[in-house]
Amino acid sequence: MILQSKEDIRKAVEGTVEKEKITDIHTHLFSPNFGDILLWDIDELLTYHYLVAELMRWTDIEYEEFWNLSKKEQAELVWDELFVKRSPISEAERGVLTTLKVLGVTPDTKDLNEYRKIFQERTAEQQVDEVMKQASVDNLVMTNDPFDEKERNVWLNGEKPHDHFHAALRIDPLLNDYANTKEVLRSWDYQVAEEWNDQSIKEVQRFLEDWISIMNPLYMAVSLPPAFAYPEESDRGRIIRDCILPVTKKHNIPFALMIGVKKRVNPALGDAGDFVGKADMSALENLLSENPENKFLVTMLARENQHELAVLARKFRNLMVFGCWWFMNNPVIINEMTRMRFELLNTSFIPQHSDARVLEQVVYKWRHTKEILKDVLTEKYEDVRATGWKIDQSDIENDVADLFHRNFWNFIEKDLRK
Ligand code: FIX
Ligand code: ZN
Repeated sequence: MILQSKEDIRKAVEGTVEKEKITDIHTHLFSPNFGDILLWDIDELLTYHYLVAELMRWTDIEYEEFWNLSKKEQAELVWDELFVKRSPISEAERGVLTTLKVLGVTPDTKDLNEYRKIFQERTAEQQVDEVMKQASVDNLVMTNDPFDEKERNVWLNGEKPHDHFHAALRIDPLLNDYANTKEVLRSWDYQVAEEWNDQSIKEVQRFLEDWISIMNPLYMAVSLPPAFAYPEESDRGRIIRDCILPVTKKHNIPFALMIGVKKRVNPALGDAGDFVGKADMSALENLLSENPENKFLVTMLARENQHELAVLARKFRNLMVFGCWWFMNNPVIINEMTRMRFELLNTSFIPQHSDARVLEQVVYKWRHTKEILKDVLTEKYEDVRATGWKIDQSDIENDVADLFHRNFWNFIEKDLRK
């Protein structure tokens, strides 16, 4: 149906954005059969490291004292400081309220125990089904770390993700801390040498191959510091050159780079202690130009890098830009970078991922993004319609399907979407 006005376009965009199912390509969630490493419920929501960082601005509690509190006591402190004593208007605070509302719990009381009752009545499986239904997410990709003892044992015991959950092989300790990881690999009988030689290359490749056969990952991922350089005569530079690139190419899986995180600038805050820095784009430019047959999924953490990343994607079709990562996942920046991406890349990118660490965050991260996407897409279609170009409802449906799942599944050339 040809859309005749901006109101028609808005209605068509809103309906399509609400209806189209989403593949959430980067989360820290787990299939329920992976056990208690899947985090969910209100106390986990309130102790999300984003909220811990915000809490610490209002209290002078010793960090160690906070971490020694129980999860419930931590959640009560966050609730009191950020939701009772003052208005919860930050993105992460508002996210808790949006989540409650979408899950059918109008957040109209400041009594935390009222909310706890709702979550206590549910099982993890029920909550996964409810969250994916409410968020309209029908597939999600986990972050799977073979160096995490608990998760490693789940895989070695033969657990496989349920349908709709997919693996991503995460290798930060291999690339960012090889000096210490060498010993770990040897303890797992991968006989890497002290110096980087053919044996080391063979054994690191064998390690990657083993975990690809265990996990069947959709991609291989790493987070990288602002100082990331490539090529580089360093452990990281050599492992990427001699192992990651050949193995991902052989298996036709993308190498996902999340660039710009300065880890633990305040180590006492744990996951809340990570910072951001502008990265030099030449590392990515070199990777892309030297490896045209490799595929790269990339997101960056600095606002200043977003324009360069979008322009680089115009130069290299083996680069798929994704998400508004972490400190980028705020409406003011999501709005800016999504408009810029449409203006530079049309719809050839993946607009968002939830990065959810707690199951229910999938709800708010996508709800908030969808509201922005509706505005931006309506304007973009109206700009084009105003030239006399015909916009049909089916055009919008086609474009949103690309943005919400097809760009990802086409890029990885796998049809595992359930
Ligand atoms: O490296 C990552 O996957 C980051 O997303 C996380 O380390 C980070 O803590 C996070 O959850 C940000 O949203
Ligand atoms: Zn993440």
